[in-house]
Amino acid sequence: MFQPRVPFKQEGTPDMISKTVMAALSATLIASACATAQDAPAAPQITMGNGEANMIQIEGMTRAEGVTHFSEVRVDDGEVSAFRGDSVALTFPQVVIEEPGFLVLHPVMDGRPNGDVVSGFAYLDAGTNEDVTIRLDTPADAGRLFLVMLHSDVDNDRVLDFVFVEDGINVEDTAVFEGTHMIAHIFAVPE
Ligand SMILES: [Cu+2]
Repeated sequence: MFQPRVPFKQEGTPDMISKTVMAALSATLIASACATAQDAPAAPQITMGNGEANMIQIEGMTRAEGVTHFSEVRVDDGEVSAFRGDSVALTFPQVVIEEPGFLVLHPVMDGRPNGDVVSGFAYLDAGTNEDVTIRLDTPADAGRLFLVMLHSDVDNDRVLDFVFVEDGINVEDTAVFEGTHMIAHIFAVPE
């Protein structure tokens, strides 16, 4: 639900990257994001960043390495499988969300954020959440770019329903917007 078409260069400090990227994205994110097209104006200019009642603090985020143990039970055939692998945990110092929802990470692939792929997520209670950690089982070396954004827990089941709805753009647990401002940032993984 998030497919900007513009490639961007990786250069400068992480802070510079996110500003450059955000400027590039805001110019091209026209009805292509997780937006609700029906209540947007004819040519919505979608921007990214923090809002008044919803925000993700990027500054001061930390990265920690670990090992994940994971087991999966498939209900259909009762099969159990286990997984052990390197993992990375990214912790955001503060995340504020008006309604319960999720902090969701999308990868940047070939220079573009890919909103169809979820790299990791964490549940958020309504209000201020301190030290929100997202665990990733994909490589997340320092300097790697991700898109972090807020999604609403629309049906209040504490399950991230990342299931595409009929328009093929939005998912059930929709992206959080304030007007045409999407609560999202592109950031580089810290050391
Ligand atoms: Cu998203």
